[in-house]
Order: sequence, then C-alpha cells, then structure tokens
Amino acid sequence: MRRALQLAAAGPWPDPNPRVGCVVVAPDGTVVGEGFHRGAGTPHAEAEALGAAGLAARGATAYVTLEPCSHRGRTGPCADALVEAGVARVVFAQSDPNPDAAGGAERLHAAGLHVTGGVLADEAGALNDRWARTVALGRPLVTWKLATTLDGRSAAADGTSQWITDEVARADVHRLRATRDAVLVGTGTVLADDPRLTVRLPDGSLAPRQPLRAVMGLREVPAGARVDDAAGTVVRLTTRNPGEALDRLWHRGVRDVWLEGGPTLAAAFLRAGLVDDVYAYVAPTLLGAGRAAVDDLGIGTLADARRLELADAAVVGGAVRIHAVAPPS
Ligand code: AOF
Ligand code: ZN
Repeated sequence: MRRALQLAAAGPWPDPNPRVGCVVVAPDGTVVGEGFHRGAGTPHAEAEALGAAGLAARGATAYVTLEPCSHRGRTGPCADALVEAGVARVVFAQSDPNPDAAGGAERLHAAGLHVTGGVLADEAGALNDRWARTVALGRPLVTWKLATTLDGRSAAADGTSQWITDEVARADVHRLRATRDAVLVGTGTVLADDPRLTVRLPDGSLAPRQPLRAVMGLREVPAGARVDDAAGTVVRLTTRNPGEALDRLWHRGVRDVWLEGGPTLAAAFLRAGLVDDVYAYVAPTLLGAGRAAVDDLGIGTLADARRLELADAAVVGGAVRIHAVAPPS
C-alpha cells in the first residue's frame, strides 16, 4: 500500500478526479503490475495495473489507495475489471466519498473476492484532502490572496495599489498561483491594474503550465487588455454572482481557484461563504488613509467578526505571509 500511495502521488492535482495508485502482487509476493491515475478522462489506476499484470493477475492481490469504483463514468467500473482479471483479494485504503462511484467494495465481496478496506486510510485521505472537499462541497475551493500595509490598506487614498509588497513576495504569489487551476479576478481589477494573471518564472518567462485565467463581472474588458494577449485561455464569466461563477468554472473542470479580486469581488465571495483559504501578505509600510482589502461584509459588531483559523505564517522577502483557513461550516 505504501508503494501504491507513492504511485498515486505522481497523479495531478488540481483535477476533477482523485489521485489513485494500484499495485498487483502475485501469491508468491512478486509485484506483477503497477499503475496510477493520470487525471480525468484517462484510465483508472486499477486498469493500468491490471493491463501491466496481464494473466499474472489471476489469484493475485490488488492494493489500491481508493475503493475501486463501481460506476461507468469516463471509464468502466474497476470493481468489474478486478473480478474479470481473476484477482483473488483487494486491499484498499480510503472509501470513495463520491456517491456515484462508491459501492465497489460490496460488489467485489459479492463476486467472492476477499476485501479489506481502511489500510493506511489517513495517508490516502491526506493525498486527496482537497479533492474530497470539492466532492463534498460540489464546487471548486477558493483561495483569496491579498496584500496589505501594516495598517491594513490595500490601496492608497488616490487608488494606487502597485506594489505594496516587494518582488520576493510577488514571486511567492506566482509560485502559489501555479498550484491552482484557475486565477480569478473581477473586471474592476482588469480595468484598474491591467494584470496578465499568468504564472511567471523568476526570470520573467512564462511557466510551462498555466492556470486558466478567469475574469468575472458585467463590465467590458477593454480591447488590448494584457489579460487578453498573454498566453493561455481567458474565460469571461459575465455574472456578478460568485456561486454562479464557481459553478461555471466547476463545469470546465476547475477545482482549486486562486482569487485575486479587489475589495468588491473579495467581499462578494466572503459574504457568500465561498472562501476556503486566505493568503495575506502584510508589508511593514503605513498608508493611513486608503482602501481596505475588502469592502463591507455586513458585520456591525466585534461579536460578529468572521474568525478564521491560523494555518501558518512565514517571512517572505520584506513581508509576512499569513495563511488562514475558514473553519468548515
Ligand atoms: C478508481 N480508480 O484510479 C480513480 C477512481 O469519470 P471517471 O470514470 O474517471 O470516474 C471518476 C470517479 O471515479 C472519481 O470521482 C472517483 O470517485 C473515482 N476515481 N476510482 O477506482 C481510480 N481515479
Ligand atoms: Zn475506477
């Protein structure tokens, strides 16, 4: 199972599917097949491992990090494939939290195979923690990034906001953007800052893998905006409703959104309870008058403050980066 977990970790995240690994072991203890899932639309881990094992799968034990699926989705049910290959025993780690695919364990048991679940389930769960949360929520996860001064300003009185943090913090933002599958801003940010929203490497060149760039809001994106001429795809979400925007992104396969919106967009997401993680870069500068990172949240008294949990904090260049997470509701 440890080997299967190692294989699973080579799979992609973010992706609509979980990361899964599979090892097929013959009765004499030899590994006869290995596989892992390479992302939605590709064969499941079991199919890969059974394909490698061929006839050697007869009488073998299959170790899988996720309960084999029982449904016909983009590929066939893995439970049936294991039965047909003549596997005698299936050991899996985590039960499948996706109600459409769950039920493989019973199916295997009913076919007369020896089935054991829960082996190294915590490790397997940790590997697919964000995926399981998206399945439970039925929407992409949202990480809001903000930069403020020591006195909590994200823009000066005249509206200037570039740059509050130094280039070390900005490079850190690019590194984190790259771990998400979409970068989302509002039309307001496009009009004010004309951002590219791409992931750049420290030398300024484009990273090979670019998250989808999404602009939401009803205002028009002006011709020649830099977001339009940078590499990759730009998605226009012509809505002001965060839930609807996330729904459209979900249907495009997006699961982990990096939100770099201004105060209006951030407030809309926060008010709707649609922010899961916050990365705040706080620079030791003062502005006094100026704009806050987020507009009114409808909170009138301290007792109603939205309290997040501190996940970690780090010094990044000349700023402090605070990672906070919204407690599950
Ligand atoms: C498995 N083995 O390697 C994976 C599983 O759309 P599909 O057909 O790819 O099915 C996706 C669902 O199947 C996914 O949501 C999860 O419940 C399960 N993933 N199951 O037996 C695998 N990747
Ligand atoms: Zn499957």
